[in-house]
Amino acid sequence: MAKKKKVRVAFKKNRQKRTRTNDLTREFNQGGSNESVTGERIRAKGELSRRRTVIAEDNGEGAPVQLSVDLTHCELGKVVRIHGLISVVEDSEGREVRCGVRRILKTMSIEGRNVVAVGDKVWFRHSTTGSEGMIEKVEARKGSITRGYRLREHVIVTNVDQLLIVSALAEPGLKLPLIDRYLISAEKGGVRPIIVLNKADLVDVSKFQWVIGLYSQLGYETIFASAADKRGIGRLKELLSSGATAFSGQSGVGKSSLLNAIQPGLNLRIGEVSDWTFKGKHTTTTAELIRLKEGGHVIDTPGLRQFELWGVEPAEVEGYFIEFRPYIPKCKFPDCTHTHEGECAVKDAVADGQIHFGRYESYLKLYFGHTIEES
Ligand SMILES: Nc1nc2c(ncn2[C@@H]2O[C@H](COP(=O)(O)OP(=O)(O)OP(=O)(O)O)[C@@H](O)[C@H]2O)c(=O)[nH]1
Ligand SMILES: [Mg+2]
Ligand SMILES: [Zn+2]
Repeated sequence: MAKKKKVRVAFKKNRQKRTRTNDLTREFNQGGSNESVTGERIRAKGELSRRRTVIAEDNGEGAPVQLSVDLTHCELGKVVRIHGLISVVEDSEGREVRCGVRRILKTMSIEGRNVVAVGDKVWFRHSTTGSEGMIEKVEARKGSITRGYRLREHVIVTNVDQLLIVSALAEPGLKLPLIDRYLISAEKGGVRPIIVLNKADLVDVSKFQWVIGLYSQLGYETIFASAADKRGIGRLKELLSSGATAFSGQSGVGKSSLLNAIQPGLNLRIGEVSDWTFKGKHTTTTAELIRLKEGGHVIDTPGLRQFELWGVEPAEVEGYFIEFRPYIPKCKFPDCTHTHEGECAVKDAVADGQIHFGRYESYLKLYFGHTIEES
């Protein structure tokens, strides 16, 4: 059971302008209106017009605090796609219902975080007109991938068990700091990461065996794959056959192509990679939940132009680099940041080759909070 608590909520005005009623005094005397006529309404009050205390449930993990709603006329569904204000919800029979989100959920969303994300389990009500519906409640989330975006936390996908971190060995080429950033994001969200090194057909894989070695040693399953020659597709099918897996990685690495190879007939749109910059063209534009014939479901996501971690303090970054752990207690200073300090056991381990230099570089980038761009 979710914890119940009282919260103060600022409600948005229903309309910017109200038509004036003729008998203002009557309404006032009856106390029926929350929007007082004593001039407050005439002064600019911004977006918010009134506050109310409501009983709400705290579902943790980024799900919006929400009203205890009467769910008698609601059914449970899953958000499979979001287009602007419309969330496409799949009902228990696999039908898609285009839903709006109840205003109060938006009002109560924490610090402007997106209220509904692909993968959310929601309670929705069919509206009396047509096939449209209204989302009344979002269930507690478990396993979310989020990022910082315009100073807010943006939930990219939720209720996933695994995160497939797709990288390309060529066109555009490997970017270890980006892999490391996704690894942190997965660990933070309680999601199991799997690293996929795609486009293996374009390179001599023996030159990249060290990447497999590096991440496997850290305990992350890492595989070569190719949507072109189908290498690794069998293993991917096994890995995806149960639970929910999100596909992530920069634009052009081949997320949608891999999915098309995993399930022929899907016909997801794929885009070319620019010959000049080796950047993808952001072909997939919204996250989409896809059910696999052999069980399990996946969420294809668009490559992000920028991927900023959210809610990880610089001092916490070291905790996500599991190979640093044995060395940290041996640093001279208990609060060593492993950057400028002397007698730092982490830096010594890097110098001795015990810690991979590329991983240490990623650590520095993340510690100093650089945004890792795609290029
Ligand atoms: N040679 C080769 N090309 C590939 C492979 N996988 C994908 N590609 C090509 O890479 C390009 C981009 O593939 P997409 O599947 O659209 O990439 P994506 O990761 O889905 O990109 P966004 O949707 O933009 O985020 C296309 O031209 C694909 O044909 C592969 O394994 N080998
Ligand atoms: Mg795509
Ligand atoms: Zn240190």
